[in-house]
Amino acid sequence: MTQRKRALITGITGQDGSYLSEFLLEQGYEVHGIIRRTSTFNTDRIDHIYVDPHNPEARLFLHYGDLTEGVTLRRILEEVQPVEIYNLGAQSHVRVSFDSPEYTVDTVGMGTLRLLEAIRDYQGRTGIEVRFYQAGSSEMFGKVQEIPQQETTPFYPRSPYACAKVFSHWQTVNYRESYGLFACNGILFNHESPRRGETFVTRKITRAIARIVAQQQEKLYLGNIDAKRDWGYAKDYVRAMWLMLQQKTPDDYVIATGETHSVREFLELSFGYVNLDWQAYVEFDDRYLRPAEVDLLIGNPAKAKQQLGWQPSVTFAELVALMVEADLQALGVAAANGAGGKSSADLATIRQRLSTIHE
Ligand code: NAP
Ligand code: G4F
Repeated sequence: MTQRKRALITGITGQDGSYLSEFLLEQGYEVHGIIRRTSTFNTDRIDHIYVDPHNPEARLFLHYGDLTEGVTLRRILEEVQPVEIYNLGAQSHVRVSFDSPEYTVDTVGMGTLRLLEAIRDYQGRTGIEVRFYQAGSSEMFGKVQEIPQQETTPFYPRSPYACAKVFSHWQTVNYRESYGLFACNGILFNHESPRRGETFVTRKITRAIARIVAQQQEKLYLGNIDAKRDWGYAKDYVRAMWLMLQQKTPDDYVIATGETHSVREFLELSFGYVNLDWQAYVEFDDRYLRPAEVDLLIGNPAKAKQQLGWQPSVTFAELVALMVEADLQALGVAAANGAGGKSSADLATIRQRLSTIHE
């Protein structure tokens, strides 16, 4: 019997880790994830795919570890013997990285180096190739030097988080060039979903809308709503990660939609979905401003399209609707209040399309 391909994921409990796990399980992989010990359960996003490891059918396994601890990473690599590693673990909140820069850089920057060193040694000793995916970010473009941003656009990071991602990007390139590792950088623009962390702006907005409709919240406090982002759907983006590791040679790719929208536009569309005027609910709070802002991101995914055959499948309007619907449903207010102002026929069509995107 041929052995299943085995993948190891850091950050498996996060938004992307959960979608990537689902995707790899569907592809027939055995999936191993590194989780951190927490005082309350933090596995909500993967509970639905978890099977007790005593069950012979189990193909998802979890290991305690942390990107700040190289010894454990090495031990897990030896135990699991994966053929692919996806490094998604990170303190991924840009605003928080200004409050907690050392920890952010240790995880986001040094964590990558620890993994690359572990792979270099393991591969050198065993001769077994381990393909490596690094979760790079459009935040690395920061104060943008070119519109739209592509693989060759110079980086200009504007936060501790982004500086650490640039470090990881170049370490990944260096391990590829110095030691011949099959190591790829995905330069992913913002991608969202109903599983997005609650303090990122899109989810903060859609969650607040549901709470406003459910009369659990009156106001929504935000920072800079003029910032523009290239927002895609997370499920599309994890497919791109996998595609990168299936190529003949390792390379770096921008993954984006090629469209940009402001936070203000997200507000108009999302509040509009439930027939509310966002201006009646949104207030400014300077605590959500960053010491240095990234004003505009828009990616050019031409290389990924051409070489990986990748393209996004979900529009901006669909993404907004998907997220609002999910948060309304979570509070049980969808049926009564969802998509106010739309005819029931239109609503049924929207929901039908959304259900094909997101089971
Ligand atoms: P996320 O939801 O914030 O998930 C981050 C994951 O990293 C969680 O599983 C978290 O575990 C884990 N983690 C945090 N600190 C860790 C540590 N010290 N050691 C090990 N694991 C740790 O992030 P995401 O949106 O899925 O993003 C995945 C990756 O892509 C991140 O590296 C992020 O920086 C990058 N990225 C994201 C986007 C985007 O728009 N989503 C765009 C570009 C790049 P806990 O659950 O225990 O906290
Ligand atoms: O949703 P955000 O916090 O995402 P941001 O900073 O773009 O970072 C996300 O995408 C990156 C890829 O480009 C990832 F690397 C990173 O890990 C993360 O996933 O903020 C988006 C914009 C910013 O300009 C921010 O200033 O929204 C603005 N914003 C306005 N009010 C707010 C708020 N952001 C947050 N989080 N909360 C607010 O109240």
